[in-house]
Parts: sequence; structure tokens; C-alpha cells
Amino acid sequence: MSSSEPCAHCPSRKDVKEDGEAVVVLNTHIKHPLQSRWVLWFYKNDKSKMWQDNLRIVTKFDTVEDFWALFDNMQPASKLSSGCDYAVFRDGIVPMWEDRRNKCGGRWLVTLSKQQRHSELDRFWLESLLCIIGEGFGSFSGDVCGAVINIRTKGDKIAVWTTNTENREAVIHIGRRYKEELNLPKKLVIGYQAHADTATKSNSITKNKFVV
Ligand code: MGP
Repeated sequence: MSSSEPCAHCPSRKDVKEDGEAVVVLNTHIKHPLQSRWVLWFYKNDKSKMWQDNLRIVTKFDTVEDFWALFDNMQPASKLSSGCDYAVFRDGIVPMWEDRRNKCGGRWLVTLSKQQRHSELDRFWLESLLCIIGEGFGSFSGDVCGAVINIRTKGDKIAVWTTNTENREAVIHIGRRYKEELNLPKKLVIGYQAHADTATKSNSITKNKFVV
């Protein structure tokens, strides 16, 4: 479709002027708004700095077109150096445990094997982003704060963060839907962990509050 043609999803609107004459307004340049504005963050591991000082905003977007323009131009997650993260969060929520909207929340965590970086990581990340920015969790979508991808030598991780571990129905629904969207095998179990537990863990294992 050329840019001068109206979009099939935005039919032309018929307006009636004060003198009764009908005019057709072609929506030629209207982008498709998302329900929220989202922020892309990048984390680069610089051990000389505090964790939060390594976190930077890259850009914000609030339309489908701007999302694709960004996604098509950003470095694929699988090509990032180890220790780096991307995070995409609703505007106003910082991708850290301490944020007001995260501190009582947790994350559905997908851990990947080293081999999956080449075969599945980028697809999982794109699916995760489409789930969150498309508000793909029905009436529970509002519980979603954002998604994070951690590129790590020991195995990459992708997670969807939700706002409150106590919202059991929302958390379970989001986990089930997320697992379906990623097309994960039914027998593969993914876990939901409270940020409060992750932040205070003494070893690399955090207990799961829920599993699907
Ligand atoms: P990580 O980057 O989430 O996972 O946390 P990684 O590197 O796989 O390490 P592991 O511990 O899960 O095996 C690494 C470290 O970064 C944490 O131990 C914290 O010191 C710090 N960190 C990570 N997050 C998400 C936060 C956060 O939200 N707030 C603060 N203050 N520190 C964080």
C-alpha cells in the first residue's frame, strides 16, 4: 500500500459541514495508537557504576507504526553483549523492583538454554513485546508493567512483570496466556517470582509463587 492510500483499518470518515454538504475525509496519515505509551530502556553492565546508573531510556512510542519502526531498527537482542538488557515498560514505570508499580509485583520468567539464543530468543522477545503493547491479556492487561530481556552467558532470560503478586487471578491468566503466545510446550513449566523474593535471595534460585 502506498502512503497516499487510505489505510484499510481506518476507513474514510464522512463529515457533514454546517451548510449540509457532505465531505469525505481520508485518513491517509493517521497512525494506529496503542492503548499506552511505552518506553524502551537499555541496560549496559558497567561494574564501576551502581546498577540503576547503567539503565538508560532509549525512546518512547505510542503507535503500532512507531513500534515497528523501532523494532526493525534496533539491534536484535541475540546480538547484544552479555550483561545487557532491554526493557519495555509503560511510560511512568521504571524497570526496577523499587518502582511504586513493581514493588509488590513479580515476573513470569522464561529461562533459555544457550542454544535457544540462536533459534528462539528473538522470536520470544518479539512475541513478548506484542503481548504487552497489544494488551493481549484481556481485562488483566492493566496488571502488566512491562517486559525485560537479560542477555547472559549462563543463559538468557525473558520476563513479563506484573504489578501485584496478590492479584492471583490476573497473574495466573497472564502466565497461561503468555505461555500460549510463546507457543511453549504444555509440559514445560514456567514460574512466577515475587520481586521481593528475587531482591532478597541468597543464592541464584528464587522460589516460584505460581507455576503454569
Ligand atoms: P539481574 O540483572 O536481574 O540478573 O540481576 P542476573 O544478572 O542474571 O543475575 P542473577 O542474580 O539473577 O543470577 C543482577 C543484579 O542486578 C541483582 O542481583 C541486583 O544487584 C541488580 N538488580 C537487578 N534488578 C532487576 C534490580 C532492580 O530492579 N533494582 C536494584 N536495585 N538492583 C537490581
